Amino acid sequence: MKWTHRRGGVIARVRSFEEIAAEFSDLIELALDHFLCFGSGCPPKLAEAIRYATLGAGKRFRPILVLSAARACGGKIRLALPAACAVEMVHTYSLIHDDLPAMDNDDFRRGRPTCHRVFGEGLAILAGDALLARAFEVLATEISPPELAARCCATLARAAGPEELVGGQADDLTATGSLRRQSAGESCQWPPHVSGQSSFNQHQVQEDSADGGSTAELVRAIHRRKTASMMWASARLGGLVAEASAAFLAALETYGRKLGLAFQIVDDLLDAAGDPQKVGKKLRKDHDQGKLTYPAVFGVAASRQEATQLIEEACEAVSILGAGAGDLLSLAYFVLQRQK
Ligand code: GRG
Repeated sequence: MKWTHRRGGVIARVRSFEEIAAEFSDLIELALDHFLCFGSGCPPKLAEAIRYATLGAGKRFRPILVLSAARACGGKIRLALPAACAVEMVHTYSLIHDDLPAMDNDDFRRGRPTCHRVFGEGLAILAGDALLARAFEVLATEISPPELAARCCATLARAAGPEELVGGQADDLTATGSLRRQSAGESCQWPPHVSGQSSFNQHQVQEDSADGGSTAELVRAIHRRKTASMMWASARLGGLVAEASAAFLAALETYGRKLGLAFQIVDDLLDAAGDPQKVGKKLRKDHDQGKLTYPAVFGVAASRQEATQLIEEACEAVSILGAGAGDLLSLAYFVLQRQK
């Protein structure tokens, strides 16, 4: 299905997410399958766990984003595939670990039992570890020249590291623990490195929480890193492999950060009111556990409004890429409309 996007009085025809996915999905699946073939050193059960968690399911939103960003900058899809697969591997590792009993303790993911439910906790942890390592091996060995490979590794490492993905997850764990203690009547404070920050006020929505807004700050801080990290990394990696200019890379990173935050807000909205069959996992869990979600802190209407504003800002950020950015606009609007 085609639809139109109006900007500056010009109506551009852009492809739907389904059309873009139809072009890229098989390529991504084949490449992932190839990069996840292991030598005799890899125990068969470990290989099975890695491949079970990664292949044959998932929307592949991040690798599609890498390929779309590369094309928008004039790059070749074939040369962007290793980076696309690397991001999907890091994303899958984060899902496997997030589902573990020590984290979110989920039984279903991508419409099937979670990796630890099928293979046990130990092997699931190792499958995640292996995917993380394989992602960097793929970037280092499949991208050339070596200097470009190093820049790609640095981008993905930064996004996956303690100030972004892992840091966001750690703050989420701390916040969930704090909320549990609070509801048990104990008083507690948010981590100072989060509650002391003021730069999160760029999107003004209601900040009427009893603690004067620090809960609002915290929920934004967590969301900005936990999910957005892999999004800005995807957009930037696409630009890097296309050898885009510094201005294009900065635009892609801004686009990815805004789109990533919107993606997480919509994820929270789906958790609160989505269809579990379509989403492929148990819903209302965050809600029932009293977790810090966007709708819980800001309300449904303000959350949707903020997501919409972020998507508009994301599209604006990549307007410097010109007509080539059509697929990036489609991906952004898909985030708002997605049901899974
Ligand atoms: C364990 C280091 C570590 C990090 C975990 C990814 C993550 C951080 C937590 C996952 C919790 C979660 C469900 C967040 C919502 C946003 C999100 C990442 C959803 C899953 O991404 P999709 O919808 O999933 O793209 P598919 O299966 O389509 O790839």
